Amino acid sequence: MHETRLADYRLPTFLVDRVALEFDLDETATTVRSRLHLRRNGPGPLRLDGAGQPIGAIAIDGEALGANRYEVTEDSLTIADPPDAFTLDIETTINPRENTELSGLYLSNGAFFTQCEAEGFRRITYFPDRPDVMARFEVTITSRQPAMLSNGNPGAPEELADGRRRVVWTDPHPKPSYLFALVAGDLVAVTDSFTTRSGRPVALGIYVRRGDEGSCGHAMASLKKAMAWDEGVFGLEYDLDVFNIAAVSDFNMGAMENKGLNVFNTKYVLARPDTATDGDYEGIESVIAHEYFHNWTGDRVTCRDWFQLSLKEGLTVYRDQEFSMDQGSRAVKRIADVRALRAAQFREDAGPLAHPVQPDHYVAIDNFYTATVYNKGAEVIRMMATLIGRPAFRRGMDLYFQRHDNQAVTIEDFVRCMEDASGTDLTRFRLWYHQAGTPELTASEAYDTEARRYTLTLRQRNADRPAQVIPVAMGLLAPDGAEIATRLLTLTEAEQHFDFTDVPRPVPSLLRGFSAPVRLRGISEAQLRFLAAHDTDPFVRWESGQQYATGVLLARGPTDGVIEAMAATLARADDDPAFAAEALALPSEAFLFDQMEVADVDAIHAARQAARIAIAAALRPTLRATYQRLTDTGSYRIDGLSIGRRALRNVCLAYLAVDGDAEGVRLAKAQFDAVESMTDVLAALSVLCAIDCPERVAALAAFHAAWRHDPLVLDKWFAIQALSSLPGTVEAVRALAAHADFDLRNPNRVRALAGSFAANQLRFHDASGEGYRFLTDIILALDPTNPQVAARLSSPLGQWRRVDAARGERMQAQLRRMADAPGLSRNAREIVERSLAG
Ligand code: B3K
Ligand code: ZN
Repeated sequence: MHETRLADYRLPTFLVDRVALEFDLDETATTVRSRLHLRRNGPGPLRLDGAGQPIGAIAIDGEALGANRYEVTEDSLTIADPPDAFTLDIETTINPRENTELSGLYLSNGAFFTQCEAEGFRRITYFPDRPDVMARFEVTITSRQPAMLSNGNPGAPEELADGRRRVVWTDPHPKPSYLFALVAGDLVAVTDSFTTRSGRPVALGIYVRRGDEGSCGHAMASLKKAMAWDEGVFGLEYDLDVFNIAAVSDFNMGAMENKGLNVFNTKYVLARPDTATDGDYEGIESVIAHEYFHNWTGDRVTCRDWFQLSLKEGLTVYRDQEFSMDQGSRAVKRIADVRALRAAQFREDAGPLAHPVQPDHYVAIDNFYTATVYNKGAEVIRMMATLIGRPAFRRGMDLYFQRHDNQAVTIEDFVRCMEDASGTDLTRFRLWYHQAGTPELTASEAYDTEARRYTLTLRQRNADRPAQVIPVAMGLLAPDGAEIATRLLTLTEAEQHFDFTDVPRPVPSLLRGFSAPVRLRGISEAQLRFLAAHDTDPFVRWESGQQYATGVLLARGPTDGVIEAMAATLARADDDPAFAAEALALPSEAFLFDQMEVADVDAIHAARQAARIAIAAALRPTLRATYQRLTDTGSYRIDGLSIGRRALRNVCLAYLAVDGDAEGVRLAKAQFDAVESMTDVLAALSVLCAIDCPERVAALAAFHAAWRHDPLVLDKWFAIQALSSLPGTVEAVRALAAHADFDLRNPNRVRALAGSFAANQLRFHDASGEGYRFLTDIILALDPTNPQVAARLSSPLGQWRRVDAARGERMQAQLRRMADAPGLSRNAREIVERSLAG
């Protein structure tokens, strides 16, 4: 397989100053005429990327090019001896209807959409399809479609004699081809406006299918909040007259930040209280913000090459995390982000697909849109902000935009801005970008009673890799819980001692706010229990409770301490219901898996289930009272407090119904039937789904009947069954894959069934190996039509070293089955081969 290497980076031979594109849209034969204004930037021939599109016409400076003057292969068009500056006209034809990969120009429900990142533009027309070629785009669209959108600002639409319409979009900002977008279809706009702080009026539009207009309010409100936040926190204003979002139900990922025209998976746009859960609402707010924030961190300043992907993704995730933290409780959002980081990134870093935040080689770049590049990348940014301080970080951001506006740059350029703005040497810190693996941080302590001196020793280890720079935000608590010191320690060596003088014997509170993405060891059980009850830092309070519970679950020790802590949490639950909901949830099965050398999924499930039963038995009256007290009266609200109350109430419900308890099942069924909100309906359904009872069957049937016309809600119906802990789940998902409503061409549906099932640790790892076989069947069926999604689905099989030998052998057998499949895509092959080798 051909590998692309960072070391082979070369400047582009030609730059494109301007490009004019004309689209005559047709479902099976869209004509694309392009005029590139090219300028030589280095020696050599002109090589454009392509995908074998037939060339109808080609001309240099208006003169047709003879067939002997250029060469076309399946992925390129080369002109050996072009002038140093010229215009190149190319006419090609593409077939959007046959585009099942959903990369380039494709059709979804009769409407046209594009997805060009990372390398989709070349599937539209021949172009230097690399991010360091930034051009000004003018786009003309001709069709019968009511809505025709592209990047930039629109001109007045023109009616043609044949009944078609034509519109020209001009984007004044130079951009790489991966940010190009076109949308055309029978879509309706929900509109609003925003005035930037310097007074620019911006017309906002969210384009959806007819009938979905009533589900855009939350997305629009989120957009306006994000626009205001970026002005307030980073001084960044929007820079065009219009900002549009178009929603599409067939999409390979969440959303895409195309300049002035974000394209979104409907999942991250549409929401009504009866169709979307609180989690969906939060997801929409953060993805809308994320894509909007890319306007500066991604679009105005972009990546030089795809090895720099985290330059825009890590930074933009950091920005959307901070935005969401500012909308509600900072601590609760941080807890959710750390949960996600550990579930996806720590696991990735411990397996065969581990790679640095800045990888140095790849086969298929689409495989590198990973938790490491995104979430660990965001942690690396966060650590820099912690180390140099927020004011210096803001100055560094200002400098970054001053220096690099309208450029395609590297991670190194970004770090240098932070150094220059802060005067801090980040040489050693850069290792975070270049070495994989999660460092382990071990604390030990000594106390000199006479001298009243406390010495904290921190040791770091990341396999045999050199020591990294680890910011450790910490505090010391006196035995009565009073805070006696807070400090930011910077660990730079493998082992360091930190002295605190004239203090009583303290309990250390380390890694406050999760100040570094490491695994912390060495805090005793007694200290964890103390911190869980008393720490002033809410993150460490939550974390200590989780770590304590983890120790108990893994050792199958007595649950008294856990029950006591939960009782205390319930007693104070009203202070912060969202936090209480987090603290009442036991560590997930996935988290426990990650703590074991050889993970035993059955034992993990059994231990967790036994603990849940014990907790419910001990705390039933309080759980019941809390559940009843939190019953919502009045209309549905989507603020932090209301979300927290629903979350806490549903955690209580899950405990009350654990192990099929009759009272709990009755409450769950009643909550399901009350149809208050999708949050409550789905929470009740998920509780019932884990219990083999008639209420389960009835509820699933009712849910399907009520929602079979709504694709996003129907996805939930597939997902919830795929996540069930019941023994027959493998057979059930197989049956669901044959269900009339299952659709292999729709990525959301595939992820809802197969993606959710692969996350169902207990049943995916069924000892029979049938879970592995099911996933592989889906991947092999999907790969020929959508290799990007197929490849991403295959990564769970790479965990084969983490389970017992018999399961590991069955997982490898499925990986080999894929490796042997004739015609397996490059995308899937890269994941499969790395997984087998790992
Ligand atoms: N930049 C896109 C992801 C593109 C994925 C291409 N395979 C969405 C985002 O991260 O904002
Ligand atoms: Zn992004």
